[in-house]
Amino acid sequence: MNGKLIVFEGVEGCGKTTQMQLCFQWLESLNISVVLTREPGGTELGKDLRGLLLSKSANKSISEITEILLYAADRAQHIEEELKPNLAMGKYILCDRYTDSTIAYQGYGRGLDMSLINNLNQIATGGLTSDITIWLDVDVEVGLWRKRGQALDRIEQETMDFHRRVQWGYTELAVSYPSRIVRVDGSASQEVVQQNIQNILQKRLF
Ligand code: Z5A
Repeated sequence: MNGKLIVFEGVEGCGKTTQMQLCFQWLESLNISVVLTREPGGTELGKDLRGLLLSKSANKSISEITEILLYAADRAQHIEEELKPNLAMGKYILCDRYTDSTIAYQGYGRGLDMSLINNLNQIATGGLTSDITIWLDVDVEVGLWRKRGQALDRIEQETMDFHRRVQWGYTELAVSYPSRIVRVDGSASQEVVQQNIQNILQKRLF
C-alpha cells in the first residue's frame, strides 16, 4: 500500500472537521490525491450504523458491548470498502477518528476492558494502523463550549466526568505511541492550528 492514512482525533469540538477540510485543500493544491472520510459513517452501511450509534433520542438503552461491536463493525467495513482500496491507489486519506477513539471513549470513557478493545481493534483493522495521528488537544470545556447551541448527540450528552476520562485517554495514548500520535494545541486559532499540522505532515510524511 503506497498511500498514507492520516487520522484526526480528539474530544468533541476539538476542530477535526475544520482542520481536515483545510488539509484537504492544502494537499490538493500540492497535486496530492486525497480522500476525506470518517468513523463511524465512512461507508453506506456505516451511515446506518452512525445513525444507530449517535441518534440523539432513540437507542438510549444501547448496551456498552453492543456499542463497541457496532463501532468495530463500522470500522471493518470502512477498511475493506474505503481505506484499503484508496491506500492501494496511493491516495492520502484524511480520516476523522479511528482506533484511538475506541480506546479513549469505550476504554477510558466507559471503562470497558482494554484487552477486549485491543482484540476488537485488531480484528476490525487486520493490523492496519495510521501513518500518523494528529491529536487536536483542547480542554473538554472549550470543545463543548464551541458546540453550544447545537443539539447534542448520544455521546455528547454524557457527563463531564466521562468527557474528562476520554481526554485523559488521549493524553495517555500520546505518551504510549509518540512516533504515531502527534499532539497539536487545538486551542490556537484555526490558521495557527492548520500551519502546525502542515509543518508536522511535511516533516513526517513528505
Ligand atoms: N466514537 C466512539 O465512541 N468510539 C469510536 O470508536 C468512534 C467514535 C470511531 C463521533 O462524533 C462520535 O463517535 C464521537 C466519538 C464516538 N463522540 N461524540 N459525540 P464525531 O467525531 O463525528 O463528532 P464530534 O467528536 O462531536 O466532533 P465534531 O462535533 O464534528 O467536532 P470537530 O469536528 O472536532 O470540530 P469542528 O466541527 O471542526 O469545530 C467545532 C466548532 O468549533 C465549529 O463551530 C468550528 O467553527 C469551531 N472551531 C474549530 N476550530 C476552532 C478554533 N481553532 N478556534 C475556535 N473555534 C474553532
